[in-house]
Amino acid sequence: TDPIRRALLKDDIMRFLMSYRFGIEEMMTKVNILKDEFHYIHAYNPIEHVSSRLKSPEGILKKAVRKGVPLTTEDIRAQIFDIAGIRVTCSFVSDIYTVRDMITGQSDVTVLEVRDYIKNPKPNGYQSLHIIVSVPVFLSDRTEHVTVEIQIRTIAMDFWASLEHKIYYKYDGAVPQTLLDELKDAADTATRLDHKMERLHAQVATLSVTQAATRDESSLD
Ligand code: 0O2
Repeated sequence: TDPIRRALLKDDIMRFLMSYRFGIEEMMTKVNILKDEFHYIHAYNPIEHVSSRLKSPEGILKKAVRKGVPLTTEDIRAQIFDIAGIRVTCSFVSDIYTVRDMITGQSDVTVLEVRDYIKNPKPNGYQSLHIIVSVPVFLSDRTEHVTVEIQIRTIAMDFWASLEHKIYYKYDGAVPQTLLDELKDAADTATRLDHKMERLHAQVATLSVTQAATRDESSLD
């Protein structure tokens, strides 16, 4: 009976993950529509890049055990929010909040929680805006409300987080203190770069407005 039980268990996991996969598709469509609309209609796009990932069954189990979540689908659904994940990268910090407003303003998106690790970075230096939302997925016989975690960050924050993630896994969580200090220092450098880029971006925007006004005035002459 073992192979049959294993097959049944696998079937349960596939069903469980299916709704999260659909949740990702719903959210990816929403973000990609915004990205494409900006591409076609506006001169500037606040969305640089979008990606998604579905947490693996092992990853879900590991997180449930780490957080003391009982291993039932109901408890996992209610307490683990990043099974379905979307990551949006932006050029500038202000774009992050513009993208947040565009997503959370949609009538079928319910915001469950916001974790602003930009205003309150993690002690290791991690920065990102996390929005946990619920989106409806319309199935043949019911509507499921799926939880999706959206991480919105700048290119610099993303660069830092991907390296930190690699280092963390390489050392299996036991990263030497000198490396942790260097990572914190790198996070501070990334923050300074983000602030500088934001200032330059604002200056260029002001310059463009002034030039357009001057052009308009001279065309009236
Ligand atoms: P993966 O591989 O991306 O799936 P808690 O355990 O309560 O502190 P929780 O519930 O994990 O926090 O939520 P949180 O803090 O919003 O983190 C969820 C995800 O954010 C993580 O998923 C990472 O993707 C990212 N993240 C959070 N903190 C860090 C960090 O310090 N460094 C990096 N590189 N990423 C971070 P997973 O499951 O950890 O990883």
